[in-house]
Amino acid sequence: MLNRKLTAAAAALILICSACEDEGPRRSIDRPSLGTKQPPLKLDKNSDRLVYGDTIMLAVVPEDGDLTFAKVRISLADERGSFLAVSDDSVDLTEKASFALPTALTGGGEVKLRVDAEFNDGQKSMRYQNFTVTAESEPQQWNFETVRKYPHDKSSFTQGLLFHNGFLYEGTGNLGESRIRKIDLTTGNVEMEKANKSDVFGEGITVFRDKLYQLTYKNGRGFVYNLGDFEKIDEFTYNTYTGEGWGLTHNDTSLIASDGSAYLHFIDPETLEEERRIRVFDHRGNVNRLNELEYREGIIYANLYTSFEMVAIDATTGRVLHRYNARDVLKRADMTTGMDVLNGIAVNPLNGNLLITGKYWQYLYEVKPTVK
Ligand SMILES: [Ca+2]
Repeated sequence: MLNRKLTAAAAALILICSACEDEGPRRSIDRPSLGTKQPPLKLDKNSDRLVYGDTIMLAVVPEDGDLTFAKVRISLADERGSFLAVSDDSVDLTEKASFALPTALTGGGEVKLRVDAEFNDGQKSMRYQNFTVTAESEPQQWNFETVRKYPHDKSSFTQGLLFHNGFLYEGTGNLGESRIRKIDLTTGNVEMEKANKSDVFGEGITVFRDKLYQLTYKNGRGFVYNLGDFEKIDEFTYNTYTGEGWGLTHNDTSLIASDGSAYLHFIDPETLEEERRIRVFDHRGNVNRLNELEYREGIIYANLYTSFEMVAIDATTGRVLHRYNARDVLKRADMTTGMDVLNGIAVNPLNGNLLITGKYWQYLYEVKPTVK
């Protein structure tokens, strides 16, 4: 009975919140306590839909003409409001605070700005303002030409794939089926493997300086192993945009993790703290459902969950440069009843070709990207 009452109360709360005009991020747990009433703010903007490279012009004005600002701060409200983009220190404040925010600074896609204002009489106000920042043109559509086919273990629910020092490494998911493996690419022979505990749902893996890193789906924990013997040497926690762990790769300095959203999180491999995050976007806005990843020379390859679509992302800006449709790679004769979605991208360093596979697929394909 008590549970039912609580559920009804929660439902009422959800209804109230869904009616809020200023909705902010989905989990607005960071909303500060600002007393009973906030003086309303008016936000004047040049547009709420811009092209990447443009500048967001934002003026913050109190609706009450008698109020003047002491301080106005703009930050990037990505769930936790932890990524401050601009502060007001250099702004000459009177009854209006004006900001010019380059989209190179805010990032592309769905930009959620948080405006915090303090008035000279001590009152405070906070508002969110969303912008859509798109790429100026559509990504190029590329194709794959299949070069070679390798065996792949049909019992592997592939979540992470990479090629390192002559061997393929694969991380798999599902409870009771999660493990990491070192594999001979040509024969499919398993050279070494380590199973996760049965309560762990494995996700993306990457190898950085002789350590193998593994994310988990909803466990909120990552694991670090010695590459040589798969001995677990460390554990870490992370707090991504969705709270989940999906794909993992790395550039020269950072681990890079996806979480099923449009965000990519850059993580320090030593401290295992998040350094920053970028949003992935194209000519329409956010590109969501980023899953398995592979970094190469300034580009992050990602496959998009539940589709045969893959994208090549500029690792600095988050802009999608190319799109690929891997649908034609999978031939009818290669399909099995138990197979699941495409998931798994590695690079063959010998020739630069991509190695792609999927969950419970029986083959792994070496493909060469070609311009359509
Ligand atoms: Ca990969």
